[in-house]
Amino acid sequence: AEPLAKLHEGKAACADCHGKGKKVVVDDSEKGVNSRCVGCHGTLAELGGKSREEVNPHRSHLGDINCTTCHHGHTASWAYCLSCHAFDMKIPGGGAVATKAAATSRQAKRTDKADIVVIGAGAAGFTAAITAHDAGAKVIIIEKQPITGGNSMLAAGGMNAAETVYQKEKGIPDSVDLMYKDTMTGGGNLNDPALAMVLAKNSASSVDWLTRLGADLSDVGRMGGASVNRTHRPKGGAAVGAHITEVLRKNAAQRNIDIRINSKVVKILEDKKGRVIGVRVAGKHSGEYTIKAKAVIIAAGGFSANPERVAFYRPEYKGMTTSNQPGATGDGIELGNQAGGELKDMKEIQIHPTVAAGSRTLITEAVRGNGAILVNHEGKRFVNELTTRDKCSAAILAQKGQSAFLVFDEGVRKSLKQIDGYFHLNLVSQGGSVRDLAAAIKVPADALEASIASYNKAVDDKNDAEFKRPDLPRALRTAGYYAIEVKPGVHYTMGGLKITTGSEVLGKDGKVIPGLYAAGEGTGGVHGKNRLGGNSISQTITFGRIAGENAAKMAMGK
Ligand code: MEZ
Repeated sequence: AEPLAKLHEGKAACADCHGKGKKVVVDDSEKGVNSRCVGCHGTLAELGGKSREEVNPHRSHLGDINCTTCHHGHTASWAYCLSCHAFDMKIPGGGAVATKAAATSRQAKRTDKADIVVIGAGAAGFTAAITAHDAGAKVIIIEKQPITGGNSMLAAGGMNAAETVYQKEKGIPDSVDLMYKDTMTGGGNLNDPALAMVLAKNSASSVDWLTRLGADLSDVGRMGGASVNRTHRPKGGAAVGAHITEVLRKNAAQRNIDIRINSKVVKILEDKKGRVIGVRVAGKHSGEYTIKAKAVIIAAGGFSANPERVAFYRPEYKGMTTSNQPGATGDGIELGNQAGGELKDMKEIQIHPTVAAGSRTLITEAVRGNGAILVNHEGKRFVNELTTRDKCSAAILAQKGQSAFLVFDEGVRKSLKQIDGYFHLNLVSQGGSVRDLAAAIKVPADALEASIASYNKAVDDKNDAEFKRPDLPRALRTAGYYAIEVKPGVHYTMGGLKITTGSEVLGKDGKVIPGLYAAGEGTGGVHGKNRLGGNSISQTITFGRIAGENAAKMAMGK
């Protein structure tokens, strides 16, 4: 492929993309080049509006990202969507795989200064940065990927919280104690009880915090292992991750928080006494440089997208698909460990029961929460669809083909906006009747009809005698009928850096490492052996707030 620079020959000069001046040809965030792309070709939104393609790369759940995420000047271009999807996408100057420009090996003399460096621009990182900024600290966020949002951007089902205004409005009887109890039970009581309590206790105020920033979390649904409806998401049941990422990005931009994408922290720096004093960063274009800081917050996520590391801890998961974005490789955990941080529960890796077969697309648990059932290749139900993920995944893996069909009707479809996306991605088989659906997915029609009839009776009786499903929100009686073939996939890593309830990283000697904080999936202990659906976004916001607040106090000498 001819890279874009070549395709621009005769139409544009180097300075048209790079600008004039000797100093910086391209900054790591590639803002200058991008503003020039937009100047000639239009904004992402304008391009998205023009295209009629069914899968429109300029209008995606990734939101407003740089043109250079996909369009590369001097190496073959490559659509970032292909990190997770298998679309037949053509891109000018495109290659078959992502090619990376050789990272400059320049050792810049530059030393920047901040009060706090946050590693990772997912929900935990943004939350910590915004909280610390609002407490008066100068914050820099470092993100190795070409876009912000991390894995949080892909979060689907929602955010768990107890005793919220939205639950109260809907008359849902929940309590902090019940959320704590569900979290501990779901985690096989391997959780650190103090951390699980912090999660439950602060969950409602975290919903309030996000709401104040502009988020809509007014719809409340059910996830596996929860005793009541406590999973908060935008009205109509849209995906939570893309929504809150947009809100957090906007709030960070309003505050002028310095966010450096295409930049990787390669080392956390400590003084002779073991106090954290900054980081060493490798910028895609600027090379290696130092940021001096009084505190560092690790918020760089888990390692579900690192197959070698997953297989190291759990050989039985070798070769399994993942629902995670490509940056979820566990680098933050590694950096913290190299700085002396203790690790906890590393082999506790969550398999999500419903990833669309042959893909990396997560089918949110909210589909089951809103009424879908699981049937096997014989057309029969085999599990309580709202049990915890570990149990549900194990039940699917015990079926023929190690897969199952998630079956729902038009009523469920209408109840949850996210389902439209699965149709858009051509993941859904359909039929005008249950028998038509059975033919489409090649399961015995009599068996599927009997399974749905028996489930509907359980809904009418408010009692699922056979599988003890605790919540039966609606019967499946409204044509059309739909099915998605699903298989379990690596979804979440419960282990990570050991922290205190104040989000301080603990060293191997059991003492706090001064100046080092961590929040989000890269920490261990909150979820024990198995995380409940909806507890991840809750954790990122609550512990992100705590890390930001405490790091700011320490950096500002309060
Ligand atoms: O918290 C999660 O992982 C979650 C809610 C996933 C999902 O099924 O939507």
